[in-house]
Amino acid sequence: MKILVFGAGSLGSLIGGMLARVHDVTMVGRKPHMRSVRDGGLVVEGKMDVRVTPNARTTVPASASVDLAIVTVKSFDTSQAARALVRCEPHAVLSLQNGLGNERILSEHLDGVLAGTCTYGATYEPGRVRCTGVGEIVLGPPDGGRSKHADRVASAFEAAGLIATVAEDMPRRLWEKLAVNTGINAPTALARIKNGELDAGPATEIAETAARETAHAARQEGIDLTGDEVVEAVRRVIDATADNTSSMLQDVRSERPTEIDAINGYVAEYDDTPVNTTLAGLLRAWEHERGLR
Ligand code: KPL
Repeated sequence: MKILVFGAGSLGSLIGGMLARVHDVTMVGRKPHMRSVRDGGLVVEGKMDVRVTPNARTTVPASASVDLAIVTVKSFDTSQAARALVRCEPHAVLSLQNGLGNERILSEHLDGVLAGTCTYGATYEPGRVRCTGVGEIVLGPPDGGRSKHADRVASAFEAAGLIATVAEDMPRRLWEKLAVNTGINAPTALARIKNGELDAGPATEIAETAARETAHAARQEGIDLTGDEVVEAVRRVIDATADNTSSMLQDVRSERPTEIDAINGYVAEYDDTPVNTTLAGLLRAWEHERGLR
């Protein structure tokens, strides 16, 4: 299968690196990393031990036509990704991103868009990606149900040694993931703490309330998700990623824009979501003060 990974950071490099074992993969990412991959290949280490030589580029090649495009950029870059990907006429497009609304933006420009969630963990440096946790990729049509694209993509992932399953209830899964991110990302970013410190500390109640509000917003969309279910999911993820620095805290530490608009900001648009509104307001104020928005 011809595959293009748009956004070869840590997750994109891990998925792209694994897929390159058996597929024709092009990775699009930032210059220092892509230059190392082009010169010396990509090492996938940690829980994996693989060396591959995918095509590495900083822009989408003009004349490439691909079977699958995988989007792993930050949510605020989705629109730019969608426009760039039109050039390679993908038959299917899989979003493995944080936040809600990415698939809708991709679908404005592209056909065959699939939603996905991913619980693999990874970190990277130029030319190397470290798998810090073997998880699972779950994918399917963003509005639920089945599609032949989803079956084909899951088989391509499995053939490369990635654990992937097709789900018919992606809307509910995306909302559950959103609840986890609303509970963990902004509180850890604002308090500058690791995920594990949300386990039983002063910010725990904020995390759980943000997640409960997200379930409340999901129910306003007709998604059957309870507050207790999402609190349980938040606790599970805090436990499994206790030592991790959330992606939002990494962004704040590096003084980069965060995904607040697609996470707590998305939920804040619904009724009765005061904690998400407060978290979104504080992160937006921080971004504004740093000239990042
Ligand atoms: O997805 C994550 C993130 O940091 O963006 C979690 C699951 C919270 C892990 O850190």
